[in-house]
Amino acid sequence: AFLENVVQHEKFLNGEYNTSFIDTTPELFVFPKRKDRGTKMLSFIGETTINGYPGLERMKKPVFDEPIIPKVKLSEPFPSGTKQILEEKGAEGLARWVSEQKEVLLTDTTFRDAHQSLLATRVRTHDLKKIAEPTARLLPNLFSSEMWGGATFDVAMRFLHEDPWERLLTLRKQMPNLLLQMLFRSSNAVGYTNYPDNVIKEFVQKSADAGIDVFRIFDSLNWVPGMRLSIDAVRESGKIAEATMCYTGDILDLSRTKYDLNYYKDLAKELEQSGAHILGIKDMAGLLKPEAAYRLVSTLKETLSIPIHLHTHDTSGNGIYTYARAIDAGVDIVDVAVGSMAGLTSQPSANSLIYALTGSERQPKVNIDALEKLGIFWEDTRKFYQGFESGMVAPHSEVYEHEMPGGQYSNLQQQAKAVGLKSRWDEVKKMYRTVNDMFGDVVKVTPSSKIVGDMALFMVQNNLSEADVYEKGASLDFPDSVVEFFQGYLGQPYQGFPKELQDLILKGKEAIVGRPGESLAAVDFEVIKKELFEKLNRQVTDFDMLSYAIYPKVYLDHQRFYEQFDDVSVLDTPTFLYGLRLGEEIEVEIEQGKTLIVKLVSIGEAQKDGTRVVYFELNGQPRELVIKDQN
Ligand code: 3PY
Ligand code: ZN
Repeated sequence: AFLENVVQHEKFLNGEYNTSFIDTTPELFVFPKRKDRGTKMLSFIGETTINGYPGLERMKKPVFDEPIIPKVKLSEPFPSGTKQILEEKGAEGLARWVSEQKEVLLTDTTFRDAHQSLLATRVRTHDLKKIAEPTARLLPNLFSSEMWGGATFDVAMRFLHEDPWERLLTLRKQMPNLLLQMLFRSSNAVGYTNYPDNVIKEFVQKSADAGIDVFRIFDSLNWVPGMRLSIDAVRESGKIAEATMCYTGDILDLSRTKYDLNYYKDLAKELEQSGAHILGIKDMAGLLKPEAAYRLVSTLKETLSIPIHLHTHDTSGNGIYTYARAIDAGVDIVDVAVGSMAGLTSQPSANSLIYALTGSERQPKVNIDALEKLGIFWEDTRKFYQGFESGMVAPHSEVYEHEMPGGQYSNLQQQAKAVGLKSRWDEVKKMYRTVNDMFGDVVKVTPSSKIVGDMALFMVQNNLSEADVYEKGASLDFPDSVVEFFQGYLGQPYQGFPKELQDLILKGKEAIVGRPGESLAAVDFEVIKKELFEKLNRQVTDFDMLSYAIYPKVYLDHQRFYEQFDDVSVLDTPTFLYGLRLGEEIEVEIEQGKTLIVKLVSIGEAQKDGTRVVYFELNGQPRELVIKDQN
């Protein structure tokens, strides 16, 4: 702006300045053409209209109904909820309050795990923020809303082109009465690899500052040394540390002795002693059978003095039965999703559970009519994302065989599709279990589940059987993630690595046995802030800095996308995913009070070089863009 002022000044124009430097440095006067927001937005819409959205089959934009948002009185104060209890009593006080409740409490996972598990994590903030406030007003008796963490962090940047921190800050404002909960992968934070200790601590503190109240902390190998730092960091932030054990195997199967009732009992005790305010049981694949739930929860209630929070996935169709037995045994909180986002690989339905507990003194005090209304919104919103559905339409009891986490199912399926294995999905699932057994029966949850998935894809893609791996292992180039896992960079699996396979995979590379975070050099936050400032040429927040520290490439790609297309999070989801139909006109509020009216007028024939001219109207003015047709 300064330069523009100078060159437009009358003294400059009258030649009264000494401008000889113009002749020596002409490059100073080449002004880059600034693309305005409207043009950037049109480029994105044009791209999507012509070339589709990555991962979705190209098709004409379907006609969707506008989801109906339940009516709530926005002017009234919010009904008070668990957030106020935390503020009043602190984390320990809140945990005691939970233990005192007669009814079972509910966590609503609709905003995180439900869509991570059903729709490959693709639900956008644009849709969440339509329903966040109605949810908080209509369901003030929830224990919490799980709305952040897990895979939502990287998917937001990678595929949705939005800032995960913005999501958290936005929902925090809209849900001031509820505890907001995140899923935190201990030393892997919200990533797939171990990070230095100071990154973990800083991430916890900034997430707490931005609005997270409950941290569900787990380690993908149930390795407690990998969790302690996170538990301590959460406790220091004054928030709730829900230290969590991942349930795998089957305690009812006496032939599988590795993960038996005693294993879980000892683990739970260790987590309580490590500072957990609440113990989480994370049944990420939905393997906890009803009778196992009863025995496990009964044993833990006798062993622990902190409340117990149970999480399952309904893949097998047995979820409500499992919860019913856990509730009989005294579980304090269970995870559910709004009816139309529940079931199958997602959580059991809140609605169904409430009806199932009719006549029980433990029936939750959550308004069923409100849930039904929220369900109508979600039923229509889910349709926007139909291309990310896994295709599973009925309960899959085979989950007891492959043991794949619900949150991984649709994501691994996308991964398989991307490497051309769509038609061999059944083989991939079988191989997943084979790999589990080859790895010595491991806990499979992000990121250990991803390693098992990578190895399964690798074996199917290369037509390798288990025997082939042992025979040809010396000459096989295993996926990097598998090599790093066997080096100990995700921590240590219970009872160690299978030695023969480890040797084949490592081929002499060194393995560590200590905590990886300890040996990783601390990140110098000032240095990376400066580095980012230089790359982005703008002010860098602590949130930017953390996103970059955890996902350097994804974060920079996200920024580049932003420079090219501006903020596409303002687009409605059908347009974001499918572009526009010929003749369609939409309004886009790019900021409060500033709306663009975009109309797709026509699309020109493909030229020899593969480009097409796309004709728009932007606020009534004709605009043309040249877009390369990639088809
Ligand atoms: C995640 O870590 O994203 C999970 O949901 C694991 O179940
Ligand atoms: Zn889950």
